Amino acid sequence: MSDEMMLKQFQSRIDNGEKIEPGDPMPDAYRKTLLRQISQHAHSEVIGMQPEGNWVLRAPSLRAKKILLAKIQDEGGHGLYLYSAAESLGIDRDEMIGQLHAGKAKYSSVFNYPTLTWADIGAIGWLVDGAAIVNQTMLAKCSFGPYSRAMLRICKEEGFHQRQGYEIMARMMSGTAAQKEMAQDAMNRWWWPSLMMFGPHDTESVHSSESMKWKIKVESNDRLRQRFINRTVEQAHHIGLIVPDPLLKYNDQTMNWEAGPINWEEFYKVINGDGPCNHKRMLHHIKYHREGGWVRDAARAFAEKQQETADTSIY
Ligand code: BYC
Repeated sequence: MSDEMMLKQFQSRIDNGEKIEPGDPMPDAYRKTLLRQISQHAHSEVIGMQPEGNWVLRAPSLRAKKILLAKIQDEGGHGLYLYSAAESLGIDRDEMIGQLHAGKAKYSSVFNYPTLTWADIGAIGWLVDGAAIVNQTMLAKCSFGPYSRAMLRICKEEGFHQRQGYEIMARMMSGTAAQKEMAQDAMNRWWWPSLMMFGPHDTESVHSSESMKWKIKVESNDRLRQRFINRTVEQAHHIGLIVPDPLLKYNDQTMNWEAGPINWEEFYKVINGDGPCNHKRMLHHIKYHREGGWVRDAARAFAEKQQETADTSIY
């Protein structure tokens, strides 16, 4: 069959809403784009454990500490589902981690900002997980089976993460003047990075048109960002937080909260490795990945032993 014919058949499977599974024929560019996005997503989940991990030992109560620990573990689990989904496309985890350490694979820009106070933990859960849910609910409908199924499980957990973050913010906003100030300060620092999570405007997005043609992305960066803004502005107002955007206004015609301009210079600086914590995040990952090598060796040796026992037990 000619390449053109194969592409046509593939596109018609996508257009008919069929899921593409790992063993199915697929264009190289589809596999490449999926790998790029899924590995970026997996690395985001794992690097995203760091800013929150910064507060485990300083959580203000045992309840808060237990919730935070459970959330961070969930993020690690999300990374594992996603690395597995990427591995089904013929790459192994060591190679993906190697690309991350070499600066060849990205992770979400938002995790390159520091967590300065306990309110930042509330802001991450509410805003960062809130933005992730909007994006991932869309990705659960994507054309690649393993990615879409991983998203279904992840979104269920993200719903809990978002609510625990909002609970922290709501409690602080009904507390003392100092607590309110702390919550507002976290809102001021995390609002814009959360909007940047959705990527560049549609007109500037490099991969969107191809990704949308193949239903790797089902909705555009701007559309998802707008959905997040509409939801979150109302939630902020409900607990008395001010959205740090003097140009923010409600448009009666479109029924959208319209935001002021995003600082794209800052965004590109951060995704190109020059954000406030890029260096720190990467050094931390490299150090603990190396130190954890013996755990991976032991797990591999155990799996090989199990396999040997299984092989010989047949006879
Ligand atoms: N950050 O053509 P575009 C979580 C890059 S973790 C960094 O629009 P695309 C959590 C983009 O990669 C879950 N890079 O790209 C964990 C591309 O560069 P390359 C976080 C970004 O792929 C712990 C270039 O810019 N969610 O929830 O069509 C605690 C052009 O962009 C970003 C994800 O990881 C960015 N924000 O669309 C709490 C989402 N934006 O690859 C919470 C998964 C753009 O050509 N990823 N770039 O070098 C996606 O959904 C899509 O990749 C994006 C970008 C919407 C981000």
